[in-house]
Amino acid sequence: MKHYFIATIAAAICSVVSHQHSFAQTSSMNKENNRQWWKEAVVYQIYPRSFKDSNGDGIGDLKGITSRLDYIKSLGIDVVWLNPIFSSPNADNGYDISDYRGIMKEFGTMEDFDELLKGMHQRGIKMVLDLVANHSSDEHDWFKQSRSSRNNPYRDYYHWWPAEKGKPAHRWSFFDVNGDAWKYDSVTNAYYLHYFSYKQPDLNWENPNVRKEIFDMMNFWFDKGVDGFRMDVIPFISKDTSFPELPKEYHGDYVTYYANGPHLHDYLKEMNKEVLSKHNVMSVAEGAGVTIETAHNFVDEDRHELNMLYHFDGVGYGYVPGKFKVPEPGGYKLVGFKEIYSKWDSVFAKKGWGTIYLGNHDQPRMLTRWGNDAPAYRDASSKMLTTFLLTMRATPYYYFGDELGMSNIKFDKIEDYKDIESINMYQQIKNHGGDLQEFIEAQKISARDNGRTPFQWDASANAGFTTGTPWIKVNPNYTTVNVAAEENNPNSCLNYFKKAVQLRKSNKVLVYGAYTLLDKANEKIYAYTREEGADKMLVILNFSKDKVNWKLPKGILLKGKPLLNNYASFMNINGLVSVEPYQAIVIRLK
Ligand code: ISL
Ligand code: CA
Repeated sequence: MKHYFIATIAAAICSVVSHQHSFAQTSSMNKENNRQWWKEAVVYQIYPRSFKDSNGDGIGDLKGITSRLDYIKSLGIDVVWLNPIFSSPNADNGYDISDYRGIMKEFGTMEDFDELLKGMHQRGIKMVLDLVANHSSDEHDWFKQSRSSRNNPYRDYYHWWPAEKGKPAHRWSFFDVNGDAWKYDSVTNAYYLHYFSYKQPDLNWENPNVRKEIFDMMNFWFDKGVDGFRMDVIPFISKDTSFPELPKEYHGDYVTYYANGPHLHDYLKEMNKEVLSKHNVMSVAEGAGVTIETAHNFVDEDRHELNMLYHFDGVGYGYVPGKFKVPEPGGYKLVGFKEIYSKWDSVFAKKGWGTIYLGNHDQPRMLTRWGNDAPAYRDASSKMLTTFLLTMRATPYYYFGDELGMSNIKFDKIEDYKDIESINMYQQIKNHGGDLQEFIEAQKISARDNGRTPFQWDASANAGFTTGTPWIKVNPNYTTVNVAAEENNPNSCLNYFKKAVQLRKSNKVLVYGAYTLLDKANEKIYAYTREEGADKMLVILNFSKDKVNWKLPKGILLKGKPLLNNYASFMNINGLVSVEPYQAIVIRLK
């Protein structure tokens, strides 16, 4: 079906064909000399546009974040990752940068930035920024120069295809209504490449001047004291720049033609040498299209490239193949979910280091997608997912608002959406006479804007986020789901999150200990142990709304009371544990 063309490819990029891999039990090994602060850290991601507005224009800003640093500190997290805060015309909410050394005017000034960084460091919190270097904004000075003439010194900062050579071979684009990544520009009678919107032209990393500009810019932020970068679509920076015709038959290996080009790892090694190795910082790749086979090339220490990456296997699970983020009835099975996370654990069992996340600014709220946002289960399932994220062997990337149990807003009308992805995809489907109602229904589960609604501070107007009109609607559940209410409730999701963070911090077995999946065929219970030396923990998670009688596997002997439990009770009668709906238990083993 033609109108799903982009969708198909987007789906292929964001989810990776499953690969055969045995998750053999990994022996606990000595990682003593491999301990690193970023492995032990809990990362808290903030979408600045939606965190706290300080001046009533309806848009979150840096001063807003600074004003809430004590809240952030109270969570016990170590690192804050901020989505892009740089100058931008906001075609894609800051993922289109017009000045890499300037602050977006809606977010404040460089002084505001310096104050925020200082405030974080005073509280022992590290700051990670977003590196968006596959593309810039078309309003960046480099692009303005580049498009002005074929002889301009900046011409080769981008990918141009002279029109006299005919139309370039088709390349699709994520955020283009026609799904076309080439835009014709009459000024120089040539096409330029944009994998995302036409407002996001791809930078040409083949050009050493481009690499130097990016590396200098990174050093500029590191010299200011920033502690790391999350790297947007970094596998895309190297591509086959001869732009050959795509083969007629694909088989899901689209990424081969679009990313992971021949120089990718040369560029990352160069970046490590010129920038990362000079500072005590962390780096994490957005691993679009990275597979368990290729992951090590990015993160193994002896490669001298990056520290971590995050994959899409988990968050992409359960969508209809070939459609744009449409949940497949019955497509999600806990057994499959467990396989994905177990497989990714095994990838880094001996070498490298993993990450884990269930939500971010490109994803819906984890509660709605992976838990159960019905009032009866909101609280328990949100805490259960928190337990999962904080007890796996990988650095947790925890998305702001999930600690409150925020859920999808589920807009009924396209007019409520602000995201270029949803708006353009709607238009594309409309142009091709596709099923708009199916799209709107699917977006209630999968749209990115679900994770971008304003943070819920209290029960006052607009959840205390702004005194003006928020840039995107506030989730109506803010009257009960908010910081003020939850801080005062010892049993809230918020206080549970803090406990879970502390448990991880005070038990390094939860960071480094070997992971062993138990009862893998169980369709409701996700249980595993974490073990390092004499230290051993059992985690039991009920991913269903049913009460389950779960038989403790042979040889498992519990020691004492649960260290973490999202229910008041824990029933274990002669090795038969009765696990409540969405119950989560962490307990020490003998
Ligand atoms: O969000 C996605 C699926 O809905 C992805 O396809 C996403 O576009 C892809 O993972 C790249 O994401 C990153 O780069 C984009 C930006 O819009 C995203 O917010 C960012 O995380 C372009 O810079
Ligand atoms: Ca503001």
